[in-house]
Amino acid sequence: MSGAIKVAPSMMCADFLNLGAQLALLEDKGVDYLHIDIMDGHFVPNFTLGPDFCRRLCEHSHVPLDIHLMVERPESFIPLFASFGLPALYIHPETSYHPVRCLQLIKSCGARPGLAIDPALPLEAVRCLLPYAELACIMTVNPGYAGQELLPHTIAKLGKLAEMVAAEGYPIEIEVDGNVSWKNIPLMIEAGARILVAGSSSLFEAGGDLADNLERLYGMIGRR
Ligand code: S6P
Ligand code: MG
Repeated sequence: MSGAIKVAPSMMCADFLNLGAQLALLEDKGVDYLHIDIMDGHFVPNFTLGPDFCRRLCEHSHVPLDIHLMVERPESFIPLFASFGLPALYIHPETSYHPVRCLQLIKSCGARPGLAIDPALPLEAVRCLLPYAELACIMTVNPGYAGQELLPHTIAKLGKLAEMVAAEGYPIEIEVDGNVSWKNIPLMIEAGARILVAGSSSLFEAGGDLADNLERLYGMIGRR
């Protein structure tokens, strides 16, 4: 295991009635990214955050956005979302006829191209896309909802992706998204995750205190 571990709070799990204070705390404590889930009710059966939320965050905060597009035909939306501070912008490759073109479009807009890898998508399906990506996110739950249980096969998949990336020498940051819990975090890091999307099973866990949880998380990744 090597490399610093980064933290990306999943903003759909934040307390929206207390968002300003939570954002100030996350910024003050130096989180690395703000993870924003964008859903369209088609590719995934849910709706969450949208472009206006991204715009406001981008105007208000210096923390880079980590935008996870769970939408069909993402090419239609890439220029818009790329404009929010030139974020990390992930697509699910099966949502486009031309995923390479999508990744190139993200790059040409000045943002960082990312691949989000569904639990059902074999790694072989992304092998030829990796040269066009700067980030790759292994989803450890089905996309669409917070608060789900980890799908166990995805941990081995995370490890295989890390091996694939290392073998080819690609400069790709590996993220993990879904049930990033106190119990699962060590396994995920051991398998190769370097960006943790922290949602309702750690940072924003029900009944917990955000500052205490962030301190606990930083303790687990050797950061104070
Ligand atoms: C799920 C989404 C995720 C969730 C996050 C929630 O479709 O992509 O980013 O917001 O996984 O975290 P948790 O700890 O509730 O699974
Ligand atoms: Mg996500």
